[in-house]
Amino acid sequence: MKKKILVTCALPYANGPIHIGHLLEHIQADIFVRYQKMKKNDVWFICADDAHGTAIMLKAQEKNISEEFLIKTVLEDHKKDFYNFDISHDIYHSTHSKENLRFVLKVFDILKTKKMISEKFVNQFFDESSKMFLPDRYINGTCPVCNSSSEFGDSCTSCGSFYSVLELINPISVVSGNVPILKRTLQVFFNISLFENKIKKMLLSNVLEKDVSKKVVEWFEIGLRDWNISRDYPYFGFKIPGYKKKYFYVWLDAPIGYISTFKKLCSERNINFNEFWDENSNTKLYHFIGKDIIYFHSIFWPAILNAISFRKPTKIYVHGYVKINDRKMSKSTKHLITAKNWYKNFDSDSLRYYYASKISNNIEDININAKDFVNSINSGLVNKIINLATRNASFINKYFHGMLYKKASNILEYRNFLNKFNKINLFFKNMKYRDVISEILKISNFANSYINDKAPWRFIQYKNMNYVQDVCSTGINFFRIIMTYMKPILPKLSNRVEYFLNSKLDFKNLAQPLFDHKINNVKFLYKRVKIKDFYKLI
Ligand code: NOT
Ligand code: ZN
Repeated sequence: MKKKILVTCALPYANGPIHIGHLLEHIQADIFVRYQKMKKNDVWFICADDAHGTAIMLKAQEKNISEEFLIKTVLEDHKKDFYNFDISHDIYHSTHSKENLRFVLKVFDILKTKKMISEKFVNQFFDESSKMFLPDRYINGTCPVCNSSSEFGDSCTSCGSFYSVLELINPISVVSGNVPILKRTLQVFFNISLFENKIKKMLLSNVLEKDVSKKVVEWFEIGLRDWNISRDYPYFGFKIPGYKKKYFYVWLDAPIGYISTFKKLCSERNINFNEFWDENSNTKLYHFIGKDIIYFHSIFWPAILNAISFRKPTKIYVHGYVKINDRKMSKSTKHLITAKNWYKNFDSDSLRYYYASKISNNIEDININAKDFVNSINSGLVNKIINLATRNASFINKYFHGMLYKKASNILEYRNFLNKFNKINLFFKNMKYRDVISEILKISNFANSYINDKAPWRFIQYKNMNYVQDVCSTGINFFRIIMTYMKPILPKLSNRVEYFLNSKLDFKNLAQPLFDHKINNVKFLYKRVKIKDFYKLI
């Protein structure tokens, strides 16, 4: 039966360009989506820009433009970058939208009616010169645990501790460089603790992979604290009705962006919204996120869904960080590669292939470097996979005008070869792309050895042309199967291959090999990459 699947990626902040860290997640999800589509399931893939919060307000100030203008231009820019990497979002919207406002107000209304909201006075750091309350990330200071200086307000990069910003030693405002004061302010809280048991139960039902749920269990042991969902003026976001100069915290309206973005898609494409979000929905909901935002997705988000009686996620797939030369990417130290920079120097499939060769269903970080990348593309993709096509096609084009052999003479061999791919389906389903690639490379080695053993080139001198054509056609058919399985990973190359084979790469076409069939002469399928180009990236 056809499955109905909704896939989301975390919503990128609208304050900077897409980089290859974002792309890891979107490529991981996109391969999943493309694979599911090839398996003829109904899949919707949605994303949006996360357009609210202090960071966006400050970015607009820095550029001397309005927040609206900033998020509008960034949105266009993000869409372009994702398009260039063939990320097949069905919609890419924004949390600063009328759909999102509507849902946020609705959620807040329900929370109030159900008495899940309370008010409390709290002390928060306030920057007197900038006249604003400071989010934890905009306060630096000395770690109360290890004494390392210039650490974030809420966590330490040296020892990894999390703490309350009030415990930070010698706090300094990142915005002005001044010492902030503590100021009393009324805040609105969502009483998360009401949901403790429900969320626990949900998380025990396989929504998270083991290594992630271990972390979450630790949080439960500490106990859930009620969640402050309000922020004071100045802030860029949606205003909270009934309050003066208070806004919804960006992390409240960001996840609601999943719902509202899908709602917009439903109205554009005539999809049944309730079928996907009803409490008892039979459809699947998959979230792809990074390990830095597990708390939001495993605690806050399920609490919201529970409160409004919506369905819960089927799975939350969590990935690790991207490291370049063993160092974590970081905006502040500019140790980062933007999507544009990659695209200027390499094609998008190279990053898709390289990431696929490293992605598995765990939260391990993914390290990339020049040598490893060049080796992966040139010795793997080009030497093993592409070479299988070019060596055989050269004979087919030169001696047989591009015609494959008149019959499928060794159908048994073909079937045996096809059977080698069975376990790859499981790897795709479990997001173990690393195993997909290594298995495909093994199979490609087998295919190349098969051709080596048959050595068709030796028979040209004896004019045993049927043999030459038959063996080379088998080689091309092997390549066709390999590329059908690589199609979710390599959309651009797949397009060229489809033209080359003069046939669509589709699982259902694989039952029969191509024979008595004209292929096209193509000059190049894939270019080798050069190490010096990688050094231009960073
Ligand atoms: N903009 C956030 C980030 O860390 C992700 C928001 C994801 C949306 O880049 N929501 N939820 N839950
Ligand atoms: Zn520390």
